[in-house]
Amino acid sequence: MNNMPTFIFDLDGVITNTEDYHFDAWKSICFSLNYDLSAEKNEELKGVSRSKCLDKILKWANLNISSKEFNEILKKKNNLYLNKISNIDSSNIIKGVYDFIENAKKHNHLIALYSSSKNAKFILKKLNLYSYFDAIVDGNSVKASKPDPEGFILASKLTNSNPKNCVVFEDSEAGIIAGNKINMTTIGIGKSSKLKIANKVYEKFEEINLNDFK
Ligand code: B16
Ligand code: MG
Repeated sequence: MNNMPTFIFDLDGVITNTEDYHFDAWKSICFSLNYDLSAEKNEELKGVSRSKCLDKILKWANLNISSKEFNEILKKKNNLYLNKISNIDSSNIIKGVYDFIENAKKHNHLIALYSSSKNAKFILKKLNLYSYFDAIVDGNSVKASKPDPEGFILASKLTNSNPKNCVVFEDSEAGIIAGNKINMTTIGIGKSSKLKIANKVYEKFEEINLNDFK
């Protein structure tokens, strides 16, 4: 096993700002359901799989729908989302992320991804970052999404890393809860008060320095 910390990145909201596009897509869906999705409620959707997001929305809106309608909405949400991300490229990488990854690789750290998104590989390729990752775990690789730690456990196994030696970068409460459950070092990125449960919080990725993990 490698003794250097392994860095496990979240995708949406950490590597790239696609989280705003998820919010926009869900807002349109919610509008058609006569439910007004607030930014505060949207915090609870971050890091959560597409179908679990819809479960939550239907509960908040007090709605019951057929499984046929449920699947149609999931398809519609993903089409809206894919439409919004169709033009993303490496200019959409959040400031500081590329330099951190390059520097970490230069210093022999392993880099993994754990995103709840089923679109993660597609997005990493569009950002030109795919080849930097030693392991990629996404929404297609796990049965239970965040806050379940299944994906983080898989990322640690694929990189042959001890979970205690893994550092998780997350913008979602669900992701921080998942990392905390298995004693990974959790780094929250963003302004939400929900991130306070992380071991450390930075407002922006660009404030993070590789030396912070020596
Ligand atoms: P998709 P992350 C998560 O990605 C997003 O935070 C969350 O908003 C989204 O619902 C989920 O992926 C599923 O995404 O619909 O593309 O499969 O933050 O874990 O990288
Ligand atoms: Mg995220």
